[in-house]
Amino acid sequence: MSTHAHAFAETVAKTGCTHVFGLMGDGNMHLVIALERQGVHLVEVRHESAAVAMAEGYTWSSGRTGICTVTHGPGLSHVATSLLVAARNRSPLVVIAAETPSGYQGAQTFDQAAFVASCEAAYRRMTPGEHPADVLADALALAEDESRPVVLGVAADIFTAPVEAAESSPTRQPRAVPSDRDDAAAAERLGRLLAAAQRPVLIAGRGAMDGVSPELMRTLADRFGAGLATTLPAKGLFDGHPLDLGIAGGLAHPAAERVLRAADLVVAFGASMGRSTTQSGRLFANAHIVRVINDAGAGLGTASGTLTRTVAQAAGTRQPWFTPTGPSADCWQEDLRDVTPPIPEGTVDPRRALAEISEHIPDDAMVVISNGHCSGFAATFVTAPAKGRFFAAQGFGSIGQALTTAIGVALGAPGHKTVVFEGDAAFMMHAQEVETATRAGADLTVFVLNDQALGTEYQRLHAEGGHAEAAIVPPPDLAAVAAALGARASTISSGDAHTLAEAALSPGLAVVDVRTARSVVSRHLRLPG
Ligand SMILES: Cc1ncc(C[n+]2csc(CCOP(=O)(O)OP(=O)(O)O)c2C)c(N)n1
Repeated sequence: MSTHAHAFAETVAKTGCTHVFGLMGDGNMHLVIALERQGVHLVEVRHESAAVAMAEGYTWSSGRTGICTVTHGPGLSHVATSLLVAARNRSPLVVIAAETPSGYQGAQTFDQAAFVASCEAAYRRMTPGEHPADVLADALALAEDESRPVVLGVAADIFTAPVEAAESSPTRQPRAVPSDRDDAAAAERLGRLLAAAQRPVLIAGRGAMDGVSPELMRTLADRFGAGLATTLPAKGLFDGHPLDLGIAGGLAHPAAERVLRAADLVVAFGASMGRSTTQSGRLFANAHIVRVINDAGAGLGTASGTLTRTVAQAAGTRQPWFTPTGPSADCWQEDLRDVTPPIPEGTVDPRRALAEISEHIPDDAMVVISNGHCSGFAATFVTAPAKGRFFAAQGFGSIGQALTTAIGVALGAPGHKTVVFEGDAAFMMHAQEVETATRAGADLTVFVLNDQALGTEYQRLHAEGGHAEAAIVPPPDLAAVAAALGARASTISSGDAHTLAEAALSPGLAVVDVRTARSVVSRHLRLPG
């Protein structure tokens, strides 16, 4: 008779999931072995937090729900930040976590359900008599329906026990279906607002990136002469369109910012319009902000349904109310021209280095950027690949997630180069996972923007006028670290970045230590407040 571990592994394989991320402990070791026997690539990480981050990256790029596994007690508690990050990103994934075996009296017990709840994920405990296929299907459905991480708790002794329960076909509750009436009401109101506006801007967030919404937004902008902008996660969505203004918020380029500040109506599709996009409310202080969100459950219809109807009702085209700004990369020349701090010997201007690196990133690459001061440069001076994807690993405001998330992105997108931009302090938090990427065969190029400091804190302390040196914590020689962990390694510390970037972006795993000058402050930190 098949064991539960075997039945779980069979079910995982049937989902089409090619990789499962995990770290073995006595709670989940039999599952790990069964998965490998089943032909699923078990990516053995060096820290459990990385398993969850990689599963999230895998979800992002593969379109399948990422799965990872950890053991009980400290194996699970290690995932706290990554779980919260995925919850805040609304990323579906499933963590198969062992629970201590029945009757266990040892040190590793804690309230796993309460811990998971405080990490804002769902906890689904397997109860005796359930079939593994049903339990996993249920956890996956919960993760996908609610767009959140789910921890599936399985008592360790269940994995080796034979399956006696019969498999049922669980019935999935149908999701709330948007009604045409909701879309029609929203479209009528939106049409009226747009017709009355003098200076409209349309903003797309992550919730409006897929399907027909981007094309409908372009058409709607043409009809009303409206500006088109995105939030950071939707960067690049309107590249090439004459009305494109790039990213709205603290990361807007100077020319776009002037236009955005003058808007009288801002219509956001699939965007929460938080502090970053609105510059804490200052950017659109004089505008009426309307959010069109997908919330069929609350009777609010869908962004795409509302867009379809608004476009259908709008007649003619209007001239844009602003002078088009041109491609974002050109607009950033203004910043390069006006802000020219001294660049110390042995370092490069991060803006120029990134603009040069960006030219070599393949068109179909997956690009992942981190949090931290350096993300201001990566978000603005790296162009989103036209046929690839752009991701911001910034959920929960955490640093240290980009490298690990990018490894999952790379493994979920075979045939594409994945490129990650990470700060040096953040890189050092999970540098050991470079070795995991080596073993897993990830096609990944890591650019570490190395200002030898906790750059955000350095810049803030510097602006306050004191103690900035407290934030200088130079990492070891990153190229030597990366080489020891199995990656091709190089250092950009002078001149132009073209040659080294091109070599580092060839297939395989490479880490580039980009020695950046602390004298250059990203525009988003130069803005008031
Ligand atoms: C897990 C975590 N710890 C600490 C912080 C606070 N923090 C924000 S940015 C930053 C500096 C990051 O340094 P680095 O990765 O080198 O990027 P840089 O800011 O220098 O570009 C820190 C410590 C955080 N956001 N998340």
